[in-house]
Amino acid sequence: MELYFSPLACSLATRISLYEAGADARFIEVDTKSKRLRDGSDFYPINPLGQVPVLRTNDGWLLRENTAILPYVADAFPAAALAPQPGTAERAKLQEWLGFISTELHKAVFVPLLDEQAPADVHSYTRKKVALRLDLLERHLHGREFLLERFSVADAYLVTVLNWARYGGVELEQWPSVQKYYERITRRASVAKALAEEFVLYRDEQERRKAAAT
Ligand SMILES: N[C@@H](CCC(=O)N[C@@H](CS)C(=O)NCC(=O)O)C(=O)O
Repeated sequence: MELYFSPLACSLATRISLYEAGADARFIEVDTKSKRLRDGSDFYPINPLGQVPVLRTNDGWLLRENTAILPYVADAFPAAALAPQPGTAERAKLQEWLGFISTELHKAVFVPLLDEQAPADVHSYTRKKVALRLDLLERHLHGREFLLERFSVADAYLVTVLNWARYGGVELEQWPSVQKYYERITRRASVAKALAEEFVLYRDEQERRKAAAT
């Protein structure tokens, strides 16, 4: 498989899942600002929206959207048990969490908070949405280790999104169970490895962008 990713972006969730699965994967870096790969080629033919993640499967077709890619990876590596069996209540719960993380946290909260171009009004409007969503998570994670009964692709996605909190001015200390969950999951081997690798790539990308702007 090949994963088109951008350092510390939501594609990190798929990298974590591939590491959990022990998958043989190639990682192709995309600059989501210039929409170019590191070799200079155009990313738009891969995704007309210019967004990561995109997964090229072993059969050669492309899959976009976190909520499709993450269950696909889980099902491709059943031994890793990264998702409950299809057709079960637990699997429906996994989809529920993926939908919540994608639409209520990733898109509704963090995209506007992390967008430096967003007008101040958008930031203050968005800040009002934070508490309701993180309160829900706080109640669910109180006394729990994972979103479901064991680590799943939903945890890979949630830790990826919570990792943006500090950049978006969201202080997780206000939600102690969420904060403990975040700290615990970031210590997991697959997550620690993925975060460390992508942090270095993120710093390099920032340097390249700075150099290009001067
Ligand atoms: N609907 C897509 C959204 C993916 C997404 O928001 N990707 C961000 C990185 S976290 C991106 O590529 N942003 C660049 C852009 O939108 O131009 C999904 O859920 O997979």
